[in-house]
Amino acid sequence: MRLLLLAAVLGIALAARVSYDGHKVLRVNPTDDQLALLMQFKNRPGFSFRNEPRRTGANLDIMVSPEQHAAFLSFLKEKNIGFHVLFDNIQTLIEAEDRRQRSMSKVPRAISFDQYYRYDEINSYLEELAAKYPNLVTLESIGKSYEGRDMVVIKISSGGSGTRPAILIDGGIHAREWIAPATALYVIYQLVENNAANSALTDAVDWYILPVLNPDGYEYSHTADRMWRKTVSVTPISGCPGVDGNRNFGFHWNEVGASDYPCYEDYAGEVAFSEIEARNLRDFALANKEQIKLYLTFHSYGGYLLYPWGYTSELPPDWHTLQELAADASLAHVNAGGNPFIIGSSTNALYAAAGGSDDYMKGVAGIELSYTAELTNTYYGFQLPAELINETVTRFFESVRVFGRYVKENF
Ligand code: 0X9
Ligand code: ZN
Repeated sequence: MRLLLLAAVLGIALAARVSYDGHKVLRVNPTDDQLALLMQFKNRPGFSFRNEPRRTGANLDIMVSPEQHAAFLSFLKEKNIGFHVLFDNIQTLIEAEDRRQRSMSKVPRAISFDQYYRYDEINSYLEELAAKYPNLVTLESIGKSYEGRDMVVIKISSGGSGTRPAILIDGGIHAREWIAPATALYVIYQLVENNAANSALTDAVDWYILPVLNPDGYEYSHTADRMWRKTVSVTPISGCPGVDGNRNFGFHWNEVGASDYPCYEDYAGEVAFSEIEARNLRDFALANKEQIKLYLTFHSYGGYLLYPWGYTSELPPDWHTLQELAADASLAHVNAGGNPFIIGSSTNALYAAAGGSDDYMKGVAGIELSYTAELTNTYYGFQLPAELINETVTRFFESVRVFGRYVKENF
């Protein structure tokens, strides 16, 4: 009876999931004029811009619903805009991912990087580490999410006297970017469980890592809508929940590249820091701002290492340092078998968008070294198959090593 009930509940949950059947992803490579023409489709029902290139020559990936497809193809042809179909049906990818997630063993076993973990599993792992490595690991809840989930920062510190420089890392402010929490988890795994090999990274530097900055959205992207990006809070428009967490930080808030309209993907919120998740991270960073020397926020996708500013095309005075350190991190990624990162300020290398956590950390918290890592892979986009997690995270850990070494040697 209980099983039947469970099946019924699960059935309802599964049935309620958003289907992307027939949604295609088209990759266009527009000229500046063509990009301007394409922008009219952004935020239209049936269209989702997966990225929005600023750099001339960069790709733009657009997801199109089956209803809009024919008309959009005619438009592309009429305007002579070249494209190719990256994915014919994005739902196929979602279903393959589901099958793999379901087939993974739920029997307790060592952490592995061949599956995406759910929020509770991630937190259980952190608790396990705290119990097993009490001299290295402490956990701190920095507050609860909108739906009441504890937001847990793991502090990795080998102790020592006095205040040591620290690195703050978060992932998953955008719900669907699953590789971001996975990468944060891998950094934790390497620093803690493989500390013998990585002790040079923790002997003089402390690490604060928040693997999932938007836990409600993350769970929602697992259970209801794989393409969910925002938080899940109520907005003034019923039926359009959620704020883009990375437009909600209070520094030049909502000036550019953000929307006032709650139904849009880049909705900035009614006011800066309307979102409890952004407030919790802000308060934690401000409380530790003297110690934190470098901030890394993990996103996907596209292979970018971005530094401030996202609100203006002007560069910060120390942009040379930011650029050079990112170049070293990218080189380490290449030496590990990865692609080079595209490096630049957010506005100049990607697009202008204010209210990001990276700008806030530099502009208000005074953490001079602040980066957004848009992790690869550029083909699969948000739905990086779990088989590719391992190579993605191991390669990027070599970049993280470079950031760690830099903080150790310079502070
Ligand atoms: O738009 C974003 O928030 C980030 N790209 S994503 O595709 N992951 O959504 C880029 C953020 C760069 N930083 C700022 N604009 N401040
Ligand atoms: Zn993102």
